[in-house]
Amino acid sequence: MDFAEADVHRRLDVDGRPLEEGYEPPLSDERMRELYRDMRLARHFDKRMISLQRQGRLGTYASSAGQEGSQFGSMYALADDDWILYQYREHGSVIDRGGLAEYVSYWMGYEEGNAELTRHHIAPLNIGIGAHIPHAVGMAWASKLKGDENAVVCHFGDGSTSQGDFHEAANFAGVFDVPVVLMCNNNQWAISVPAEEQTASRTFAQKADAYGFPGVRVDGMDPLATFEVVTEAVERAKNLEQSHGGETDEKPMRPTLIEAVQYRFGAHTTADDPTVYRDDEEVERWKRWDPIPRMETYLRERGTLDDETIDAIETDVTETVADAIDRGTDVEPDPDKLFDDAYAELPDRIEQQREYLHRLREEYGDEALLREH
Ligand SMILES: Cc1ncc(C[n+]2csc(CCOP(=O)(O)OP(=O)(O)O)c2C)c(N)n1
Ligand SMILES: [Mg+2]
Repeated sequence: MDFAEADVHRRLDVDGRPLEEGYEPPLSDERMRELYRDMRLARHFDKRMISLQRQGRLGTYASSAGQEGSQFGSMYALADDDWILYQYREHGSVIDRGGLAEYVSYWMGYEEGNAELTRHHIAPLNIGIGAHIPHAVGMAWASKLKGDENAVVCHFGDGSTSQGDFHEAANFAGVFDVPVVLMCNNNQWAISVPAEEQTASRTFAQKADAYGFPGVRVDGMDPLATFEVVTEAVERAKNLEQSHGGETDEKPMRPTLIEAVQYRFGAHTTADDPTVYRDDEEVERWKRWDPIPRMETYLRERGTLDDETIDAIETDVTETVADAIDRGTDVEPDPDKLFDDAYAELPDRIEQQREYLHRLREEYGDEALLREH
């Protein structure tokens, strides 16, 4: 696909210049500087997390580089009490709400790290592909029944649309007309399966037609364009008066499916080697659309960013992430927690494993156990 020719909502061209003369951005200069800073923070966070994994200090990690535009562009359109459900790659959508240190400890396996995120209306990370989409629709339905003013935004990947969960959730969302924004981050790959082998549809957005609500396609590496479409979707979710039907249905509808077209620059996770299934040339081609330099050019040419501010942002981002990692890694997860939460009463087999772990811990001590076993 030639991304320049793609049929997507887009505001900035590949170099970060507005496509329309006289384009007025939807955010103030100050908010756009923050957006730029947040994208840089997420990119730096990504680098540090991969490095922690390489040092053996963190388990598997899923890189978000290249996908910051969609993550922050969408978050900036939400109220603090709108709920977010995410897959495992949308770190920007989590760290936008603060709690960076807790998020680090969560990725270190310290379950309590998640409690802070829930307080910020972020549901726990979902690893079972597509499984959180029905939850998001259910939460949105509850919100509607209770008469709350919240929207629920659910991030998932292109690969997730092949799961039955996606279709059941989308159908339910349309039939019960719930305030949900289904945010499909089409990053071109589901591990090693390319998007064109994922679906025979021309776009992922057009799947909304089947469920009777609007489907929108946006350049997810253009945070301003993403902000605009998510703002409209959230308004539609919250205000039935302003809502309108998809092409096939004139009935007012509150859900929206957004396909945010983008690219995953890195490996699927730290356990993956993308060189076995995609060419460097493809990666380089997509890197030209990197949301960070595009936004930087736009802001510089507007007079909103200069070298001095960028240097200050660089220092701020480095220090903020370093501090969060220091605090987030200074936790001692209790191995016993592994046995909590899946069962109310442990089956015998699992109970025996728990007792075995206890014996090992007593015999060797936790440190030696981790080092040598
Ligand atoms: C139900 C289920 N099936 C398979 C997997 C293995 N798996 C992990 S990530 C992934 C690909 C998901 O691709 P996509 O939804 O496009 O998200 P991306 O990783 O590209 O962000 C798969 C198949 C899983 N986690 N859950
Ligand atoms: Mg994908």
